[in-house]
Amino acid sequence: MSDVVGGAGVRAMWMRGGTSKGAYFIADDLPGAGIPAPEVTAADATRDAFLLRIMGSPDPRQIDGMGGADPLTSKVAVVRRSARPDVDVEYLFLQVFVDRATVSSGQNCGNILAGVGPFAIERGLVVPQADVTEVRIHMLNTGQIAVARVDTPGGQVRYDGSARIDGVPGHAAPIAIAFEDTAGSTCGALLPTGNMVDEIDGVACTLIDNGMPCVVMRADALGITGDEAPDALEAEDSLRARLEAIRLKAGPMMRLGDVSDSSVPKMTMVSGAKSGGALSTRTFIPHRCHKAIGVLGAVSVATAALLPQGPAAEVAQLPEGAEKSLSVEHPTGEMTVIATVEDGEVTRAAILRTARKLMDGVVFA
Ligand code: NQM
Repeated sequence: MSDVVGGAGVRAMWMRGGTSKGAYFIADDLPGAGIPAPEVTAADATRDAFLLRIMGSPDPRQIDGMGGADPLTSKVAVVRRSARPDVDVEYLFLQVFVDRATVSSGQNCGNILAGVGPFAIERGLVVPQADVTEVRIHMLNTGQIAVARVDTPGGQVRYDGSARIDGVPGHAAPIAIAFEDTAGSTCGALLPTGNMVDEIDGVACTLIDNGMPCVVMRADALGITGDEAPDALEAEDSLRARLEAIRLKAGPMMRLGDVSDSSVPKMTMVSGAKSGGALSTRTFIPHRCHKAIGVLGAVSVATAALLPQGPAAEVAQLPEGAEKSLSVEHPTGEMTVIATVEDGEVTRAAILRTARKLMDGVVFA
């Protein structure tokens, strides 16, 4: 730790990406290996000590750091130029736990992803094109590619605009992000058990990974309506204990091994849509209840709804056609997932996000 404390500081940009917020770094600027070789998702003790220190973890209030005392505001993007001809930049997502001294590369984040395109252009890793710049991003946590479209009138990133996303006040420039090939991102298969439905502790679950490992269950199977506020659900100790028991059993079934210290799988309880969408969700990520839903979490839950059977399919209202716009309702609104379905399988998913540059400067450990 002592070698990361004090010193000259490290160049960082703070951004809101979708409904999350965090620090964006160029890999080479970080102490230690920002992106370790050869295993890019390996831990690096120097880097991780630095990140814990700047966020103020472990501490539920993160009072001695920049983190916002919430998993959604204690996030890091590490970015570098890619050597691959089909990719512009590589992005490693790191979750800095709030109340534990843990930095995890065990999940991806589609919200922080929304800031990666603007950040890469701002730092000169990608040359802006006229009006809109497409940034191809290799998501190192899971190995898939996302394509983000960033507004760049006059060669400058534009942050203001008229797009709005639920969970964020006001309007901003749209960033459309398309995902291809996210099935089995972490678990090796869309349905890692080979089943659309598995029963765990008497609850019917779909164990699915279309970009984010998720356990999808009916809200009524857990004794809730699915309308509750996140704080109310977090206050229910028996619900949390039941979800954690199911999660610990789901981990090995999903080829994730022992997940006691992992931020995946996410636990999503689904019910019928309340506001004209496809279905309604409440998601534990995995110990705090999300105020909205993660991007890739929403893609995975929407994909579960498109299966012929299972808890999500039972409660969902589905649109017609090969390109399906599924509004996934959550505690602060909805997230629309546009899913392309070919031969009964989701082959592409796209979502709309926004991002905002908040600070560009130097952060001290
Ligand atoms: O699912 C929260 C978020 C996320 C992850 C979480 C995410 C995603 O809202 O792609 O974005 O599930 O931990 O940022």
